[in-house]
Amino acid sequence: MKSIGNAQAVLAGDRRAIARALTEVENDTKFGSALLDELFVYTGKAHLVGVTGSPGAGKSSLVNQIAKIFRKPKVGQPVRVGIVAVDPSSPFTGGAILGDRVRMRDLSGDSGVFIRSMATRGTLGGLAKKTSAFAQILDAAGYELILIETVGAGQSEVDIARLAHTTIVVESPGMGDDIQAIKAGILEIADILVVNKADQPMADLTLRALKANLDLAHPQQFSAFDRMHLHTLAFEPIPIVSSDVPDIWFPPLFPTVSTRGEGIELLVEAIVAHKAYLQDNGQWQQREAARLQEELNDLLLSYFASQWRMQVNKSKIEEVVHDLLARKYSPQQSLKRLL
Ligand SMILES: Nc1nc2c(ncn2[C@@H]2O[C@H](COP(=O)(O)OP(=O)(O)O)[C@@H](O)[C@H]2O)c(=O)[nH]1
Ligand SMILES: [Mg+2]
Repeated sequence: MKSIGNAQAVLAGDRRAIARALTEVENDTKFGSALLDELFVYTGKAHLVGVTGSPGAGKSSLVNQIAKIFRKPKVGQPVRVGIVAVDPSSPFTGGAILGDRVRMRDLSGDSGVFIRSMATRGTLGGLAKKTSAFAQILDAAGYELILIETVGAGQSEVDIARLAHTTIVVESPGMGDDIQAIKAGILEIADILVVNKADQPMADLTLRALKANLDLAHPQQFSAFDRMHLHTLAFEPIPIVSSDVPDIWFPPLFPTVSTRGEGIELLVEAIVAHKAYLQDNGQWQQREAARLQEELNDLLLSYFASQWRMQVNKSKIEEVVHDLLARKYSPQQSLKRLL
């Protein structure tokens, strides 16, 4: 196969080969999908961390700081970091991407870091699929931690959360009453919560509002978490890790100032702790299994749907739909008529 040489180069960590592989996948080429098939056996090692939140919340700055700490850990070996910035809202303008480059400038020149923006517009489902494919390539190429930055926009953040092992939700102050609306959904997907821009005056309010929401979402859990850590809402480190891995994960809440690198070390501890938690509880494997089965399931469904569509008579569909709309037949009955 034509792609074999390229797969070897990706596995060897050749940056140009990786960049090319990502482009092929982004463009949905046959070459790209052959490459994914070949690389699949080498995937499943990386820790996938989603970083999601509103535009301007400070996700890119935060990702940059997180990566810096993983590259220069106080203890242990540097971790190789892949960064995927997904921004469905800004396709070909280049604005956001350029901005991210500037913010992530500290990391450029570090061969242990690979940064890639995905500027493809497309259906959200397609975006999640490509993000997953990007992560697989970086995983196969030996990046141990993959940070996936996404703009929180409803379904996409849920999709990414399903992809990631660990989801960090980033808020920033000044959202006022909106916080109420901090869509229970977001709290549900958050393994770790961050209030970035803790240097801004309204940060306390935001932290408090989020904490209240967390109390509602995780009543007993949070009171236990409370006992452990959260006494103050001012910008002060909130230690999270106890030496042994807990049975239940209490989504911790961290204030950060990503422009100054404050609060990031604790956040990084939480990321590491969450990975250990998932692995020690078998959840890492469970999530992986659920995701892969779902992917196979999706493929099966769309395969059979397209097979069926090739066989069925178009006018038959129209007739059945017509009768359905006229309420002559129920949806269930309509299905029987179609089959
Ligand atoms: N004051 C303050 N500004 C920040 C902080 N983090 C990010 N910013 C600024 O907020 C803007 C948006 O940051 P960016 O990381 O691009 O946010 P993203 O859109 O969520 O990726 C930039 O101008 C950053 O310099 C912070 O902790 N404090
Ligand atoms: Mg960004």
